[in-house]
Amino acid sequence: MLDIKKIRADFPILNQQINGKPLVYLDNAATSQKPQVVIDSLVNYYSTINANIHRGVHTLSQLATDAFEQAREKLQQHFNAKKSCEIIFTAGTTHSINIVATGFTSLLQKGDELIVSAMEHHSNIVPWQMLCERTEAVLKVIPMNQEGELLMDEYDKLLSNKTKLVFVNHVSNALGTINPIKEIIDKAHKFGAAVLIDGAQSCPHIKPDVQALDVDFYVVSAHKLCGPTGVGILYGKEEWLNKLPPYQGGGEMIKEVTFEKTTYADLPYKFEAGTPNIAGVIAFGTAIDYMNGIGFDNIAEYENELLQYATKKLLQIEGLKIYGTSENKTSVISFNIDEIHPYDIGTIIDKLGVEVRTGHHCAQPIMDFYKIPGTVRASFSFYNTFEEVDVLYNALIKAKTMLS
Ligand code: 7TS
Repeated sequence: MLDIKKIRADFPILNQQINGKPLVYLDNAATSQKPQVVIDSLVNYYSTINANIHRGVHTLSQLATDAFEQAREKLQQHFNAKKSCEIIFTAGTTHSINIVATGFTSLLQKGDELIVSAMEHHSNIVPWQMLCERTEAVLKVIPMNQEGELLMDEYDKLLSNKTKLVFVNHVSNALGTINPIKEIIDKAHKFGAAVLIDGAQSCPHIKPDVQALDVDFYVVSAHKLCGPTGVGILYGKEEWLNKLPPYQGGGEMIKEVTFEKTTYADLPYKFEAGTPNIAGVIAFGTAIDYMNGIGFDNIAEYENELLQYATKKLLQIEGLKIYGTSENKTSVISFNIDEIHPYDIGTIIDKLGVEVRTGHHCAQPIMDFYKIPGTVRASFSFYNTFEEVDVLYNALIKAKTMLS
């Protein structure tokens, strides 16, 4: 059992009023809030060991380097990567996907096929479309049903010896669906295709084991799981990361530079050109420790209780329709009420202190599938409470009355 009151005390931002009402933060899928230990980690870094890493003989640089590399080891353990060099620090999920999508340019030929799902965030669509433009590879889409679940029979039909890459999110940001990624990975591997899993929305709820999944690439953003913005990871199997060319050239990613020829550094540094977000990486490590301290099984269990309670409660509102009704989902509820524009609902409930996201959630193909302009999305975290669900419910009743 989680002590939610105690947990909430770890998050200074939660204890405040917005528009004269107690803050009810339900936009966790956009970004999570940060516990004091993560904030302290950022401040401590800058107030005690700030120095550039991997380059100084001086003590401060060594302390900063040690803290940075310790964070890599924490992440290696968290994701159960075989080696720490398979953890590449990036600016986040979007950056990680672009590293892989750009790297595949030289590995594809005209007519090769790539498979994406119908429920992706734009950042797991657009970089691949750009790759297709460069290589004349063809993008195929796994369709979904009305519940927001992938049609796995259709996936089987899309796979062939032409398939080179499959990229799917572990959890949909707009629907909350947890996709059957193990099955997706195993089936792709039968055809020799590599698989990238976008873990941006799974990482706050699920602790993935990249070796057990046998996934080729797994990407996340720290800010979704209590870490800072502007940092994330690209996990890649060593053999794949060795195959891919570097994404950016610059300092730190080289072995030797002459004007005639440059040789590249070994993993992970080959993909970490320039001065990284040192404080962010260290604080990411702190966030992982914090989340593991609470326990991902406890988090998932509590959030599922919140989800069940909120789903039941919101469905009492006449005219409310939920998009994403899979049995297998995280604590995200995307919905509309009658024909009311989601933006109008979001604006009114904000005045009541309730923060949700409205719109297409950077997943326009999902909205096109349902023929809607967007949804209101309430996304719950382990620090949310059942009372906050009630506040959301009452705010929605008020908004509906005002807008009907
Ligand atoms: N993939 C998924 C599934 C996401 O949900 C997001 C961000 C990204 C990729 C991109 O992550 P970034 O950290 O590189 O920006 N999703 C959302 C959201 O649902 N609302 O705001 C951002």
